[in-house]
Amino acid sequence: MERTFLMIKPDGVQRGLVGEVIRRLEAKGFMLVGLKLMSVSQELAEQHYDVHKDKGFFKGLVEFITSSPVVAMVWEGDGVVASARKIIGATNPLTADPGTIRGDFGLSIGRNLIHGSDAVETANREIALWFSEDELTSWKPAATPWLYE
Ligand code: IDP
Ligand code: MG
Repeated sequence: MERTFLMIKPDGVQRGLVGEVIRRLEAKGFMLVGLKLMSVSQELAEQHYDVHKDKGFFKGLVEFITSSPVVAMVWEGDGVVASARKIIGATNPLTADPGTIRGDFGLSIGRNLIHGSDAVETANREIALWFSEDELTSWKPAATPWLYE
């Protein structure tokens, strides 16, 4: 089954939106298989955003992600990578559609509340970066037959 890595950024945690974010993914029917509140080290932040290391916003982004705790999560389900990106919404909250997390709760690109892996390969890399194997739990929700034909 497909898995994705989601991270509620410091602004989402500070603004008390952890429950709201989890509620939306749970209500959709996705399955939570890993969850932790944590402070992010400089090294982990730089590795996570490695693809953006040459961008002008990189330094500020790393400073922001390490400034206050985040909630790191792994979610599982058919098509969860692309679907979670839709639930999260466009990178810029001002242009993100209403009904998405960023569209409903955000105002600026540097405070867009949540990260979601952009492809299956990226998800696998990010899950391995943020979680050890024993922090992930495989389980079968009782609702599975009511979610999948
Ligand atoms: P994504 O989070 O929607 O995948 P990316 O382009 O991968 O967007 O950028 C990673 C993160 O870097 C964004 O979520 C945002 O927090 C930050 N970011 C991207 N572009 C800018 C920018 O132009 N200014 C400030 N921060 C940016
Ligand atoms: Mg990205």
